Amino acid sequence: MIKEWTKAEILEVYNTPLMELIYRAAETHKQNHTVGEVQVSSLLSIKTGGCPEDCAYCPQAARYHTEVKVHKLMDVAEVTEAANNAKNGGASRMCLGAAWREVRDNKDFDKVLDMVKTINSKGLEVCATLGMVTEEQAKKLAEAGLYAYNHNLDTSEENYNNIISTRNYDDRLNTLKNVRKAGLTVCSGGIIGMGESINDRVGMLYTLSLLRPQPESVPINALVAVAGTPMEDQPPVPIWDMIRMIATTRIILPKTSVRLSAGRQEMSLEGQALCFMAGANSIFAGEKLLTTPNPDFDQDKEMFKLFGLTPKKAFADKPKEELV
Ligand code: SAM
Ligand code: DTB
Ligand code: SF4
Repeated sequence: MIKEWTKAEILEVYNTPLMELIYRAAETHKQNHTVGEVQVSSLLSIKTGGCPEDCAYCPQAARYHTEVKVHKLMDVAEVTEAANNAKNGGASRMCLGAAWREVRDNKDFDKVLDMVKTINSKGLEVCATLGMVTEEQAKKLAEAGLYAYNHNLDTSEENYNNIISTRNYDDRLNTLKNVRKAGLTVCSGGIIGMGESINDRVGMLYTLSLLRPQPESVPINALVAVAGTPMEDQPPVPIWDMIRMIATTRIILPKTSVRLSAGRQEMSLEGQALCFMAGANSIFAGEKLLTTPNPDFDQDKEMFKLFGLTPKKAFADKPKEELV
């Protein structure tokens, strides 16, 4: 039986004295996962910038004047090369990101389906984050071999309209439903450091905890404040908030893969170590996230050696009979 958390209970967990919180999260982690095993996922922006949406944090929104250069959808050959590099760098998952509001049924979507087929044939788990999808589109992605779909709630329902006005929370939840109906695994999380309250952080975790099945993967991003976006002057999120958020996510969603996502470039090794201790068991690796810098594969290899971490193999969570 999955425990049903109330917002008040989640808030209580979030506010637990830090050492006790980390200790509790680490215990939950040990009961449900292999300690020290971390999933390494590579991220590739296959279509960059020029997005019609107004997400206040995003450097790819056309309406903000950032240094991001618009790039049309990449070719399958370029993506194949990037997948080879990711595999050689030790990644077991590759996530394709597109600055789209939603998927349209056109040649570009057919191209994305080809990319998914190609990367899947290399034995990498493929994830995509392409904006809103219908059930039919999600099914096509699943048939092409997609493993996971990333679609973040980003913040609480109450705070959503302060961050984004061009779509609403129900649109997000609806896409997550379509993704589930297609049999894909769900990756959905959010961002901290956007000026949200602790109740907003708790509210987001509450909504994620209500999903059935619960998301297999929850990325926790620290805002990367990019010049030209409305969030450019946001102060950096304290590492303690990141650790608290990761530990709370681990306790509320014990079986989920908790991803220490954007913001690692600014984090110390000690800070990241505490995030892993608090239950993070997944990262994005490679020198770029979508448009902003991230530690490169070699830096992360060093970190893994130092902390005694091992990269998780692809499809490790899938029952054997489902593997082809
Ligand atoms: N356009 C699609 C969408 O919005 O669903 C997919 C790509 S979008 C860039 C994927 C996610 O990246 C967002 O939901 C957000 O959580 C995260 N993100 C974007 N800009 C960010 C930033 N500056 N700092 C941290 N996370 C960010
Ligand atoms: C997620 O939660 N974080 C990743 C991935 N899903 C697609 C994206 C982070 C983007 C950070 C800003 C950028 O590099 O443009
Ligand atoms: Fe577009 Fe996604 Fe960026 Fe929002 S987060 S502006 S939808 S690319």
